Amino acid sequence: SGCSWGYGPKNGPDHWHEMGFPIAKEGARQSPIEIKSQEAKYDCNLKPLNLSYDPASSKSISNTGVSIQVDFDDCSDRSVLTGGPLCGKYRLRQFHFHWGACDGHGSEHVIDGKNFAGELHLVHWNAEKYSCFGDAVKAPDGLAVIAVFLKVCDSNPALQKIVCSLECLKSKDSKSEFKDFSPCSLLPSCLQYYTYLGSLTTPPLCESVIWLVLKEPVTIGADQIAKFRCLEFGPNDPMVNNYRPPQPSKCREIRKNFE
Ligand code: SG4
Ligand code: ZN
Repeated sequence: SGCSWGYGPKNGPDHWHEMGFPIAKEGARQSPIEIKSQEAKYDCNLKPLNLSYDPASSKSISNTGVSIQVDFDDCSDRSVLTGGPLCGKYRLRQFHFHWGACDGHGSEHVIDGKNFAGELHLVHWNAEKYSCFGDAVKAPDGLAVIAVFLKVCDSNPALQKIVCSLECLKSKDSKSEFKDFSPCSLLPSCLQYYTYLGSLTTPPLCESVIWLVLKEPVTIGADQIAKFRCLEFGPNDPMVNNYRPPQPSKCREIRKNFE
């Protein structure tokens, strides 16, 4: 894939800083990070997360060449996230996944040295303060991303509709209709979270994300994650290990809403 960023030995995370994204190294709030659970500070002022998602707002699923992504209609407040550390409403724009070639790695965030097989990201933007996603990406409080760890265990019925559609999405830029999907089904029963200020985990690595990393993982079946690993970045290039490793935490405060 020529000179564009990716996850290979020549264009992967170690090269992003020299590919037009100096913030990869110079940034003060890069993501992901390793979270040390005992060092995270319990903050009793953190509110519960409040998700109000309209299943009818899902639109399409696509192979973006670096991930698999489901897009939502974000022209109005149909699916919104409030609460937690957030001020105002954040609209759901898309969700996507990161995963490994084998079960021992694939997540972006790491908890007490533990990597998970994968990580789901639900990306929301601050539509009360900014007029479009593009403006929000450039603002320090523009985005709120919920991260959910994936652990290989029982098959997850909520993932099955996505897994079934992967069949037609093997190649980069392929896209299918994806209607009436509620991402609520993908969340664990417990919504306790860690929160910190960070960035996008891919170029352009903008430092605009309020991260909400859920403590409780969800499961994914071995047969299900196997189908994610059959997707391709490009011809004969399996889409695996599409994650960035932890970045320096640079004295950032990590808070949690549980003791
Ligand atoms: C994935 O590559 C998504 O598909 C991208 O969505 C996303 O970029 C990127 O990850 C970074 O997001 O939650 N991991 S992350 O920090 O949302 C953006 C796209 O639409 C800008 C390209
Ligand atoms: Zn992501």
